[in-house]
Amino acid sequence: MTTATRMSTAESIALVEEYGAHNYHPLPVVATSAVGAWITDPEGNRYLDCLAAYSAVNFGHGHPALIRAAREQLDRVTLTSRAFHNDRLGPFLAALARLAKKDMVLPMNTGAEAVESGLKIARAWGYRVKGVPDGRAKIVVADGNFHGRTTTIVSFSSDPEARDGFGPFTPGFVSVPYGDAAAMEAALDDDTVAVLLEPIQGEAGIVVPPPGYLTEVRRMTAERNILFIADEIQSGLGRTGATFQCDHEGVIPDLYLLGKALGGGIVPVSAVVGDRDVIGVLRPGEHGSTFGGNPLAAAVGLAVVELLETGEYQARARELGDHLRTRLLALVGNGVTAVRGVGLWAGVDIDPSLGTGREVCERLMARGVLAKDTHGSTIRFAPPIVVEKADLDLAVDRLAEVLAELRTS
Ligand code: IF1
Repeated sequence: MTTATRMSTAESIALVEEYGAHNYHPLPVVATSAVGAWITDPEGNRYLDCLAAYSAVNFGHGHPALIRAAREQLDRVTLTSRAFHNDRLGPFLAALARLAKKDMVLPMNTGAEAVESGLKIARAWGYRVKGVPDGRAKIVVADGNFHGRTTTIVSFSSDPEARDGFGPFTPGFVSVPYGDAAAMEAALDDDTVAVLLEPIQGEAGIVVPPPGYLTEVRRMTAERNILFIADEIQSGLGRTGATFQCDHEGVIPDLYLLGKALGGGIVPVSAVVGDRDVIGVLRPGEHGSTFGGNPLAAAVGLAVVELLETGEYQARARELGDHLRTRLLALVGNGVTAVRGVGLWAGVDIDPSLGTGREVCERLMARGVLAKDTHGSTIRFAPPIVVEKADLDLAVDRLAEVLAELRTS
């Protein structure tokens, strides 16, 4: 068999099962091509993508402007390392800084790397600028967080699945209940260099904190000369109807951590974005990456920023999100116990007596809708923002059918 030969769904899955590490339990669907919000499998079946690769595909599969930027760059130069300059990096960094109204950008690749980089910057800033005694820097995080998979990041996870078996863990982190400003304030002390939060907790089930929480965290950190680091890797870049979820409360963190959609669904691109007085603490040789800031990533990242500068996607996420929420709320009491979310990002709690979130997702898949469960009975809907309104109706109609089917089975 040559690589050009297309395999069936069953053959593809069997190969992955045999040779791939078993660190995932995907739905049994295989993508061979995708356009906009629709994925096609080897047999020619089409599925509505309601996950958008965890919001890495916010602008849709195969967005023409992003594909064009990538293609043009493939023909020029793709990788130089940061030992040399490339002519795409500067324009990307300048555009991203302008979008975030900040003055410096550290480019990396994956989300976890952006988080790790933010933690290193915060510790270095704590010692060099704030004057915390060496080795004592403390970073406050929230229970239920998800910031990635590295050993340091899982050190402050409260999810046994993410953590157990991977110690010893990195010290220097304290976790407090999410959404509780008083608990956060009580945890801050003279050694605290940063607070790290997701403005909405994705993995925890699209948990939106109470109104005013981010504002309070901003106030208490500013008062005590503590950095506020917002992990906007999933919530940022259009998904919630704003460029950043923090925008909804008019909150400006010291550092934005960005990833996922920054790579346009084409290449991994992440970044730490902040001001010179913080990111400027890094000196040559202290931090880096072979691939971070590579010309292909920078070309795609620049094209992503240009899409966001129009405000068109943020507005569309708001409008479509209102429609999706209205339709989903109508299912409450009919197999749905709660609906949460902001913009085009919804967490739907399924009545556990009907079945697990996984079972609902399997039945949705059989009806041509791809969604992902989290924490037992929550299903998330986060389709590409280019999705059509009629497609959202289709997704909700299929969910209603699945719930009706489960009620009678
Ligand atoms: C997996 C979840 C989503 C993130 C936030 C950093 C990262 C992520 C807020 C790390 C990554 C992922 C990774 C993916 C599943 C996924 C996820 F369900 F686990 F929580 F999206 F909802 N900060 N999120 O959400 O970014 O290093 O992966 O680029 O299977 O781990 P990364």
